[in-house]
Amino acid sequence: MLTEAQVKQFDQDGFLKGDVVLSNEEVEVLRSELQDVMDGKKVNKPVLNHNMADAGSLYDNMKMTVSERVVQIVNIWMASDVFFKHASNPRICEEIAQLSRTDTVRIWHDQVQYKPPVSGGPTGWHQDHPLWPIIQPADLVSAWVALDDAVIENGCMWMVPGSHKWGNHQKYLASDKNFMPFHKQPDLLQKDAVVKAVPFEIKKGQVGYHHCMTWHGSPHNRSELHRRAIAVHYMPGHTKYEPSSNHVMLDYVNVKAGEILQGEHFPVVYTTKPAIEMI
Ligand SMILES: O=C(O)CCC(=O)C(=O)O
Repeated sequence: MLTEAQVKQFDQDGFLKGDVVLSNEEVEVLRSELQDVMDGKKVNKPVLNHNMADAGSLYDNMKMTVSERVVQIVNIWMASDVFFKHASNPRICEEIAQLSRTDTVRIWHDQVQYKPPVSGGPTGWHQDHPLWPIIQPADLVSAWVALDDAVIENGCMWMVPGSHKWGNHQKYLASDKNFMPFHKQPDLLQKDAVVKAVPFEIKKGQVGYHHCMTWHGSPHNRSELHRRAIAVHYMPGHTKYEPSSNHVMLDYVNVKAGEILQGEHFPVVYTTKPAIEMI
């Protein structure tokens, strides 16, 4: 459970470091399970399992060189019970409910980004919600848990404090070819907005939360260290399916436009509602 001060800090910055929520043993189990999924050893498959440098990545404003790699796996929970258990972690889900001010939390989708030692590529600056053009409103919160210490050297995420309040600047972010500094202030940004990125270093087993409109990204991993992490993007109970463009999860949607996005591929992982109301 987060304190009131932590929730206030999240509201102000658009991101927050939580506690270490996984033991070393739990991290080991997730690492081994991740390796099995990457090696294609699981019977059930995730929605995506590819190198972001190949195929049109959502974050391809920073082109990777041929030798660079970011292994992106979407919905590893569908391939692995251990990752589903992780996505249902009671502490994380309760804290997500607090930050989202909701009584019900569903999985939108999850995402591993693994930056291997030395050859790990960058994830360009972006905002999440503009890249999710089939859901509204823009008030989702993600829980990013490190499976290795994520530090500046191995390509931890960077965040821009307060940027979740500035609206949709994805076009501007996608045009930025350098990881840092930003090349210019976007035209539409309010004049008093201070665009200053800060590193978001997360310890192995620790959780970091970010709002779906917060500007964020992560540079190369040129170190000898692995950089493995599992992000789960959670929907509050009121998130609706409102398609305006395509998305990799579209094939799994079984509700009509304007309806709450629910169903077996968007499971409830937290609720304070009586069971009868969830049927
Ligand atoms: O893992 C990363 O470096 C980026 C992840 C990300 O963009 C996200 O979880 O929204």
